Amino acid sequence: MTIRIPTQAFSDQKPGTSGLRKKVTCFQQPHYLENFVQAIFNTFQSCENKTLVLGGDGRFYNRDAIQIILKMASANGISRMIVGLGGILSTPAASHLIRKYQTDGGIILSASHNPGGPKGDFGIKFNTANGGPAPENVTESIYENSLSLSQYLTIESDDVNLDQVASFELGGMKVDIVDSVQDYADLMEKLFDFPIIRSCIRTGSLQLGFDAMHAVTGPYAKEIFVRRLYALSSTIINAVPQEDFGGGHPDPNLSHAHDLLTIMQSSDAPDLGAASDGDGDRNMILGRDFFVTPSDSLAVMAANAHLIQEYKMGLCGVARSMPTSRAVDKVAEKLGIECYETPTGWKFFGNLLSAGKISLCGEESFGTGSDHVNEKDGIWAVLFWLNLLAVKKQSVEQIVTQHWKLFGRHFYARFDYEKLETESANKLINDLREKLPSLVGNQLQGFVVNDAYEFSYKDPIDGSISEHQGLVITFSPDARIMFRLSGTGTEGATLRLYIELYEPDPEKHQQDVHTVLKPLSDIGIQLAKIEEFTGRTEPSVIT
Ligand code: G16
Repeated sequence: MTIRIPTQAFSDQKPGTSGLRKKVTCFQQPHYLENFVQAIFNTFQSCENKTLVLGGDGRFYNRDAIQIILKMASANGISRMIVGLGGILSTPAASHLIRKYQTDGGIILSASHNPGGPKGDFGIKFNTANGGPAPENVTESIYENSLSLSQYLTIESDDVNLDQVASFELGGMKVDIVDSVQDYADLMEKLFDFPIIRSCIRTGSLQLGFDAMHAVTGPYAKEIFVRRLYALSSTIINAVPQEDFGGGHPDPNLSHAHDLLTIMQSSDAPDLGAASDGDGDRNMILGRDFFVTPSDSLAVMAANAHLIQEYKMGLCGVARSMPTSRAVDKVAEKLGIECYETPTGWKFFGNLLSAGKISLCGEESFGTGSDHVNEKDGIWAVLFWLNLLAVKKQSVEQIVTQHWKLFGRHFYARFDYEKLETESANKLINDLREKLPSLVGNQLQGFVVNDAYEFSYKDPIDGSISEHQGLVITFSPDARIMFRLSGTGTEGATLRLYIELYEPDPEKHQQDVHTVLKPLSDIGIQLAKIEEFTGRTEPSVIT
């Protein structure tokens, strides 16, 4: 029987770059999760005949949230829920299920790369029927609904068993508990040349080291790399998903993937090192003692896509987020295809992917993906690289350095200043925004300012406009610095300073990245008066 629970609206349920992310303790407040879920259901004209996918990255509170959402879905009249076994689905696997079963969307529980556990973070995002993250008009309407809620619906029922593949009814709603690993692995097997990768792994000419960071990809990695590609089980480290990610920070970058880094710097390092994040949509690619920036990874993939079965007919177009380096632009130019520049957030790629304008896209924030699902996809990226290595018979370092020779190198770094006081961070951005017009023509540390502007985006498909998407300063010789406030943090504000310098001369490609970028980071730090506004003399993390 449907129960109506009176509630009061919360004013802080505005989704950020990727859904609603807050501390677990915030979600545990009475009615907090329920209100947001009801706001999602309220945006449907009717829940009748609707099917949704549901699952999460397995972090603390995942199982509780799934029980709450299932009962609410039933009370709201949803007809069928497809739920990941154990309540677990990686974000790309959820996107695949939405598309495969042609559902009306999905609810994914994840705070991505943010730490988990009772004192960590939790998150919830809604993906639409195309499998991709809800676009801004949908998240805006969920937010507006959340502001005027006075009740939510649920049913009284025992918790359901999430740990067995089964189908049953919950208050008249059908629930299917599915094993998403097989579905996802089958999709990967269609996209990549498994026989050639398998044969290289068997002969020992291709070795992989994969760090699942105690997050969601462990079971997917075991099925794909070990069972289907015959890699040794020791290939996968931190393979068992844990509610608190083993106390770690499931962010695949040089600061947090320590275990993998140690392996890749050892004398018997494998050919390819890779890691993925909490919900399996991010990836980091390493060669032997060699880091591939996500921007370079995207560019190398675009330049070599024709060598991969699925993309051998060529790419229809590519896209990158504004702060991502322009390495892929050079490739697009050579291939004669369009390269779109979007704001940060995977949701901005959705329309381009669905309209067939692009088949490959990526971001500096360790995300790459294609039109195989409408999400970034960590394991897909690793398979892409494995397939490339198997075909090209070169090392990761050789592939990347040859790419630089052909296209030039985009030196790149990102400085993050985390947990800032929100008001000071906003003041910093406002102050810099006002200063932008006066910067053009100035000479700073040997660089002349060409242009200084605030980035905004007009979606080429639906014409919607997204403003205030970051401040950009471009220079001669060819370089850029960019500033944004992150939309995924849960404590205060995070300021991101992105730095990029293009170097066409191969003689200069081996220079140290931080030495090369130092004058530009100094310019950025001084122009934005980072120390003055925030009191910080050093970034919290450099990636
Ligand atoms: C999310 C988004 C990405 C974005 C990243 C960083 O990734 O899906 O599109 O690039 O956050 O965003 P921000 O700079 O606003 O923190 P994920 O993996 O956290 O879902």
